[in-house]
Amino acid sequence: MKSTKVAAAAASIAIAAAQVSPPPIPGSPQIIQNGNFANGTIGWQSSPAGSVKNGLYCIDVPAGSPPGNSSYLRTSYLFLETKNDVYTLNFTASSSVGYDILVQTPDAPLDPNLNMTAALTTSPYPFSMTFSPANQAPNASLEFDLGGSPAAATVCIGDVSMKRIDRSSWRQDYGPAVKVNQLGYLPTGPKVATLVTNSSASTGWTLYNAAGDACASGQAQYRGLDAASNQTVSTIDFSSFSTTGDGYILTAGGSTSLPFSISSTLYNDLRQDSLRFFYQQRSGIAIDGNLVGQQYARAAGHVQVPPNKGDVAVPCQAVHDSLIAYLEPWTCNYTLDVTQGWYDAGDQGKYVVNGGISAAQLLMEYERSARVNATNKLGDGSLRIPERNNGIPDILDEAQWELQFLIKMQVPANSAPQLFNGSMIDMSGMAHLKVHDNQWTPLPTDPSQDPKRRELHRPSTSATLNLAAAAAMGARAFAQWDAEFAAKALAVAKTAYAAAQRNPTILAPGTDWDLGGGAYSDDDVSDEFYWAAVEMYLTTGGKQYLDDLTSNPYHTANVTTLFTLPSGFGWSSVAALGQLDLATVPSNISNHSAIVQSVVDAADVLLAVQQNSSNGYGVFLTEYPWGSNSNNLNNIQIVATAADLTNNSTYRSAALEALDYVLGRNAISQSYIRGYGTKDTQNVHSRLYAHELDNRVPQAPPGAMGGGANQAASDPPADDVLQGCAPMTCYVDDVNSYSTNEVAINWGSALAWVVGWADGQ
Ligand SMILES: *[C@@H]1O[C@H](CO)[C@@H](O)[C@H](O)[C@H]1NC(C)=O
Ligand SMILES: *[C@@H]1O[C@H](CO)[C@@H](O)[C@H](O)[C@H]1NC(C)=O
Ligand SMILES: *[C@@H]1O[C@H](CO)[C@@H](O)[C@H](O)[C@H]1NC(C)=O
Ligand SMILES: *[C@@H]1O[C@H](CO)[C@@H](O)[C@H](O)[C@H]1NC(C)=O
Ligand SMILES: *[C@@H]1O[C@H](CO)[C@@H](O)[C@H](O)[C@H]1NC(C)=O
Ligand SMILES: *[C@@H]1O[C@H](CO)[C@@H](O)[C@H](O)[C@H]1NC(C)=O
Ligand SMILES: *[C@@H]1O[C@H](CO)[C@@H](O)[C@H](O)[C@H]1NC(C)=O
Ligand SMILES: *[C@@H]1O[C@H](CO)[C@@H](O)[C@H](O)[C@H]1NC(C)=O
Ligand SMILES: *[C@@H]1O[C@H](CO)[C@@H](O)[C@H](O)[C@H]1NC(C)=O
Ligand SMILES: *[C@@H]1O[C@H](CO)[C@@H](O)[C@H](O)[C@H]1NC(C)=O
Ligand SMILES: *[C@@H]1O[C@H](CO)[C@@H](O)[C@H](O)[C@H]1NC(C)=O
Ligand SMILES: *[C@@H]1O[C@H](CO)[C@@H](O)[C@H](O)[C@H]1NC(C)=O
Ligand SMILES: [Ca+2]
Ligand SMILES: [Ca+2]
Repeated sequence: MKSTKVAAAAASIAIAAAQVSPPPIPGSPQIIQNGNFANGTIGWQSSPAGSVKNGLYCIDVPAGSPPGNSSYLRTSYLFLETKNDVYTLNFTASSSVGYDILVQTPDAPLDPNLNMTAALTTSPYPFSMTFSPANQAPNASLEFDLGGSPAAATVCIGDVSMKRIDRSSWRQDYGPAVKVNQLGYLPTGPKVATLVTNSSASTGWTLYNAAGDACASGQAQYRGLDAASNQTVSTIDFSSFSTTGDGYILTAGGSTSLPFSISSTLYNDLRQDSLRFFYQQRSGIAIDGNLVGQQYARAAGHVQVPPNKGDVAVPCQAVHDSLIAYLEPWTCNYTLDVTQGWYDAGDQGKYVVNGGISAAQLLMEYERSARVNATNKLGDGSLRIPERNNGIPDILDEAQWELQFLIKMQVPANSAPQLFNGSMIDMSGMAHLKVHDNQWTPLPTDPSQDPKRRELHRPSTSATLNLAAAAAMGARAFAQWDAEFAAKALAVAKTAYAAAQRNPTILAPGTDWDLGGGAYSDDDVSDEFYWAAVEMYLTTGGKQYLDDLTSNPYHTANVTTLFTLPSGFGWSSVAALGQLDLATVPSNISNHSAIVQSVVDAADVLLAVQQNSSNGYGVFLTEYPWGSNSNNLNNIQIVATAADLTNNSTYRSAALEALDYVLGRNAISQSYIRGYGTKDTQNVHSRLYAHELDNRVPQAPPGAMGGGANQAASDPPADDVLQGCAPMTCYVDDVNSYSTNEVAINWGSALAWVVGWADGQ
């Protein structure tokens, strides 16, 4: 996803005589002041006025008061309610007449997550509610809405207590000092582990098989300080051992690793499961429990069946919101059917720039597999998806689900001009940047139950080029399988490309964030122009596109710029995708060997990162930004492509070794992929998989990957528990940690490409 999809700054409220409490500290004490009414009514207000009797605040609710806040009891001390944090509220209440009251934090927009019914009876009953706010509320209050009593009633409330979750006992679990890929190693691949040790003295290691027999041994190589983890480490290389089996363990320095396998089919299941993630992210189709397990069955999301308000006829953003997003009243006078696609991440928005790169990586995986083996393993019948018997390779079916959505995001031909920077502009053929709810929904939310207004956001040049690139790739891939779709995709790509050329500077602004979705802003679209020109050229061979790509500054940029090294390419820096395809997809481009060399040169930059003495984990990262696992994986794609292009085993080994990182060879022994490894991620941030908050929803399926360590992690759990963390250790496996543990389609596509590659090694 993106670091811009962060905490809300929501509405304030104005309540007479309100006072603001200091923000709570982690695991903090009481948020509600004078909740036992020991000090009378201080800190409370009510309508009608009440009085304290025996430690209870009692209110006479008149007969006929309508449901809601016609009568109420409310705190007058305001408090900070942090989005996605976890709170527990306790109180005791009774009523002389049995009826239901509503308990809320009544700040606009009304938070759906503390909006609970308390069924009152004549005997005092202790209520306890745990909730996680969907909205950030800097000045929140707590309110008991007492309207709706069937007759005059005396309601008494006491022992009101509300606390933020106490995370003070949380400690990072670093796992054993010997860190391995917990899935395992390929028999013919590199086998390297990391030992955390303070000793520079020679440390012996032993490999044991499942029967407990020592089968290999050697000396760990001292490396010193690993900068990203602040751990002193040695590495253990047992690459020369190649006997397959399960349940191996490594011991060294008094520590025993988690178990792992040595297997030539190591990545087989993960290849499938990494793609399965996409099916389960699909919008606009019921998820079939017979295919993926009944716990994952769900109704089609966003097919405009109430309470859904989209996505069959989605309007443009309302002016009161677009004024915030664009500082001018942009809107449009049409609606679009933007069904299908994949939900972006833990939310249920759909963003063209992120959807495009994700679909592209699946298409690249398809093209690669078709190249290396005509009988490709991603063919029809290979995936557990509804289209597994339609004669088309299943990975293409999956990519097509997204392509169809992307195509629907195109502004219709001959549409009325739209406002941009004070002028009315013909945006026909461009692509809307995104469609999402106008407000955040809570966790969990079943997509079919999302009641929010869905809105199209302003077209952008970035989205338009992204559509052009992805649709051109789709046209190429489908030519052999579905000529009609291929032709349609190509027509869309051409129209989009031309529209971007007409409107090259309609940038997606950073101000369009937090109105229920992320900004996906991008100030530099020359990389998008490069990628789109490349894909148009590779699909059509057109000279115009060749001229455009060769005159694009990225074509002659150094590899650091072209491949966004060492941080890795991503949804906003896509030149590398163009260059990788120019190097691998057959074409008549004249300087092909120089293009291949650029991929090799980029791989060499990454090899240097891996071999740097301050890198004890073999990972292609020097920094740990939001979604760092995808940065590593996208870098692996570059090195793996260099391996494909050169057959030089140095690149193959380097790419395979860097993959160990996401499966447990890291400072906290974390396998970030659910269902793979012993210490695997459990509680990804997702509205589909918020099991930790509500055990009626499932945990994420195998193959779902959390974003990973984030040296600038900030979210409620991270703020509490990751203060001062060393970059590689800044991770908390908590459903509310969106900055370290969200799932996202662009991260999943990076994993899918890399695992698809590794599976054939
Ligand atoms: C919260 O309320 C205080 C006091 O009324 C006010 O000064 C402050 O600006 C409010 N904060 C926000 C974010 O609305
Ligand atoms: C009651 O007020 C006293 C004095 O202001 C204060 O010390 C005490 O903490 C208050 N107790 C409660 C339960 O609010
Ligand atoms: C009661 O709720 C309504 C609608 O949400 C709101 O406009 C009004 O201000 C509330 N009244 C009080 C006294 O809070
Ligand atoms: C709050 O609960 C009431 C009663 O169940 C319901 O009518 C209302 O729509 C809810 N509001 C939100 C924002 O969930
Ligand atoms: C609520 O009550 C439960 C059960 O007595 C208790 O464990 C918990 O600490 C209470 N929470 C708060 C916020 O008072
Ligand atoms: C290294 O030394 C530090 C400080 O003495 C100690 O806290 C830590 O546990 C040691 N680590 C290992 C792996 O021995
Ligand atoms: C690194 O570890 C050392 C020794 O354990 C500690 O003193 C230092 O504060 C740590 N530095 C960082 C940046 O975590
Ligand atoms: C190609 O893939 C098929 C199906 O997985 C496999 O049977 C065959 O051995 C592969 N061929 C090569 C050359 O790798
Ligand atoms: C949209 O606006 C244009 C220009 O004002 C107008 O010609 C067209 O009829 C409008 N379309 C709809 C569906 O209202
Ligand atoms: C809007 O137009 C002005 C004047 O031409 C220009 O300086 C400015 O950069 C434009 N802003 C955007 C966001 O394009
Ligand atoms: C690559 O090009 C960029 C932009 O021109 C420049 O800032 C950078 O220093 C260059 N890097 C190398 C390694 O030449
Ligand atoms: C393979 O690549 C490595 C790293 O660039 C290089 O050192 C080595 O010479 C290459 N081997 C061959 C046979 O080209
Ligand atoms: Ca199929
Ligand atoms: Ca860009």
